[in-house]
Amino acid sequence: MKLHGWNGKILRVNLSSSKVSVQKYGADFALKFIGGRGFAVKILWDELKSGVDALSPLNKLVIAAGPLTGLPGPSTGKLVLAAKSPLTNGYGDGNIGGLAAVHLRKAGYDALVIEGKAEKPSYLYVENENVSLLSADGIWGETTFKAENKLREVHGRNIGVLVIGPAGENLVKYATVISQEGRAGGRPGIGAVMGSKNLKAIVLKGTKEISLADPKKHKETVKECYKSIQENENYSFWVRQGTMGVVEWCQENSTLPTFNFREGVFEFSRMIDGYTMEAMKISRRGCPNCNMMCGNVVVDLERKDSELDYENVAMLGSNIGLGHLGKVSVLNRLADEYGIDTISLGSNLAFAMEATEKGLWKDGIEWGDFEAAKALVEDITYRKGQGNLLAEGVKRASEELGGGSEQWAIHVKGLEVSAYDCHTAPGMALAYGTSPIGAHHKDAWVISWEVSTNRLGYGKEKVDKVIEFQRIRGGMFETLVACRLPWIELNFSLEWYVKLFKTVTGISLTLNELAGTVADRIYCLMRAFWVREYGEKWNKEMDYPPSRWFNEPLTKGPFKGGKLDMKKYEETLLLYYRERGWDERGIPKKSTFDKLGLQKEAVELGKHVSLIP
Ligand code: PTT
Ligand code: SF4
Repeated sequence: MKLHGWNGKILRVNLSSSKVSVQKYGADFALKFIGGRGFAVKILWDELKSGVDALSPLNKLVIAAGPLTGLPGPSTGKLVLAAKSPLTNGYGDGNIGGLAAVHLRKAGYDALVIEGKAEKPSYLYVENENVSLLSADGIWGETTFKAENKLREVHGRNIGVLVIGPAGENLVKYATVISQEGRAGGRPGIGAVMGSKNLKAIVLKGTKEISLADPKKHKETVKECYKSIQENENYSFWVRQGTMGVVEWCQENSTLPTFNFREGVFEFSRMIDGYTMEAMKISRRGCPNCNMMCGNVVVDLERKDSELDYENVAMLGSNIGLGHLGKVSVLNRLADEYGIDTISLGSNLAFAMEATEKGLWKDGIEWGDFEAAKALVEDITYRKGQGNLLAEGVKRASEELGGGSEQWAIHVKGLEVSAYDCHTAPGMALAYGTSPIGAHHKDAWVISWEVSTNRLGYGKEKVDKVIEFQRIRGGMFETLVACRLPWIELNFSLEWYVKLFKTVTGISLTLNELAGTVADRIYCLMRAFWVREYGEKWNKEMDYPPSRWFNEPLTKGPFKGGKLDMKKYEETLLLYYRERGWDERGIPKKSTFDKLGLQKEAVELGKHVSLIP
């Protein structure tokens, strides 16, 4: 069967041997895993041995697109970046937007799998069939901005670039991949995986056409899609603030992470919110094909450009007690230049500040101390002094530091929690607990629904919403691969994706299939990956949110006194497992693997842990 939408090709590069090959795949694989995260988890599951060191040449980096990627259509300029995570030792991925998505697909591939380690610092150049590994002399050691600009001087403006900064080179465990000076992806240390392979950058250039099942209908549908987004009543406000509107919303609803997730409100929230940002804004940036362009470009305190999103500002602002957006923007820009994840960075800075307060930190750093924070960002990036400890992430730092610090090391499975305080949001806490990469909001951002409903409740209602969102966001959007913001922010109907899928591939899949069976299959496999890594050590406590939310009630704001209830959380978690067909340890049952067409995978996992029928 001829594929439309999918190119049907995966480019494989072994950096140790310089071997390049093209793997073809057919409709079975395409329909079973769709693309993006689906392809990535299947490849990593099949090809990585359990226990492999995430920073060794044996780890593999998968860069995967989906059938909608790179084509005209709202927010299709996205890519999944995946590998075994050096931060969590589990499955890790991130989603990055940019021209790289378009060029990968136009070069004729749907995914790129990179293994081994280059002998010397190098970058990979892919132009259609021409693939070469080139010397990174002159860009190794440079910031992401400088390196990308130099690559554009050499290869022209119209290319896609995925690049790491000094943090990735120095194997900071939460180093990320950067593109276009402000797109960032791969929170669980995908930048460090590139660094461990001596791979500074990937440059992509494609000039081919992607075959479409019904080009005419596709063009018409795309036109209607853009129109529908633009006609939404919130479009003009979105254009003004993008995700920055969330600062004000979180403050109102007591979910703004403040002082290392101790509180949900910040005295100086007004100084870092979307309105303050508007006064500093000079332009917008975004991914190709997008008419929402969410990146707010502001001028920071040092008169340089910085691209702001909600998570960056909350984690480098209120969470470290810094109520000055010009200064927050400097920290944010440094994170982009060095190629380091802002969420984990904010959490690690806050961890050091709290450790100082508790007398556990040698080189003290006070809450909100901008100059000291700047210096510490550099120390983390270059692994100097105590920055070396923080470069490992808060989980390992707390294990080393002791003194009860594991109580306020804010992470799940080693991945630092993104910017929503959950003292009074049990559903969002469950979303963090069960996210397939550690504490990330990307799979189930249920917080907005939760605060408008039975907010403090536990049980089935919360479980159902978390699973519904995981299926749509973590399943459908991460496999198609498309940006979820039109849907979640501007009410863009999910049915459009079904229509786009049909015009592109010629295949009719319902929403229930795209965000149901396929999504569940991928979830089962991501969970299996984690369990295989941890073996018999795996237990349901891996899915617990940070202790602080259970043990230290909020002392301020409308929910003063609020905290999570451990017994109710556990009951809700068990219910979640039941609905997913997992056992009481959180491991998928054999019957669940069977139902999802993963029989071979069940046999493999059965070699590592006992499976319940
Ligand atoms: C994402 C996480 C987020 S989620 C943000 S802000 W957000 C942070 N951004 C960072 C940054 O910037 N610089 C930096 N050095 N580190 C950063 N870490 C943080 O990374 C991003 C948008 C946003 S802005 C969001 S919500 C949506 N995320 C999507 C997703 O995950 N999947 C999907 N299909 N669509 C999405 N659309 C939106 O994309 P990670 P981007 Mg990002 C400066 O990568 O690892 O998934 O973590 O991709 O192109 O920058 O777009 O309020
Ligand atoms: Fe990219 Fe933002 Fe557009 Fe999504 S809304 S495609 S993240 S610019």
